[in-house]
Amino acid sequence: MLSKKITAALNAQIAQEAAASSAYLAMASWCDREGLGNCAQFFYAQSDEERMHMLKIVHYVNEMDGHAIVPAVEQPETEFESVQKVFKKSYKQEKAVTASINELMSLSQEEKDHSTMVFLQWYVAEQREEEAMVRDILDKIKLIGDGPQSLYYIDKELQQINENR
Ligand code: OFO
Repeated sequence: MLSKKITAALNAQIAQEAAASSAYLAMASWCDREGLGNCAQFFYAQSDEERMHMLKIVHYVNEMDGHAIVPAVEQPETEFESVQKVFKKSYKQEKAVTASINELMSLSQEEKDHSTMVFLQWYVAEQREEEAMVRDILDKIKLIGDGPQSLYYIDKELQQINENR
């Protein structure tokens, strides 16, 4: 059984993962329109991953005799200044999710909810990986710079990242 506090916090995390999925879908769609096919593919995949993160919590809450609440999702940002800004936003989003997972972990510790602590360990590792991956992309984008062919090279870089995922 989950406590009321933990159930509410997990439901809030469900909403955050749903919002992240929607935000990534909007980034994918923007990249698609801009002709950045590999960047689009990257964000479509990120969007699917966030939905998977959300579903994992839905199943966990219900398995623990709670009630997972399907959240309303706000319209995400759909226009961006540049692909560089899109990746910066993505990094910011990942950091916010990490902070929220850490909060949830602290709460489960306070509540002595060992089951939720074990469940959340997967998310702690996942966030570390996701942050590292986006940070790596941002480093490469920085190296590429913003010369005339930079968009071509950024998208090419993403092709390689997509292939190695
Ligand atoms: Fe759900 O992990 Fe990224 O945000």
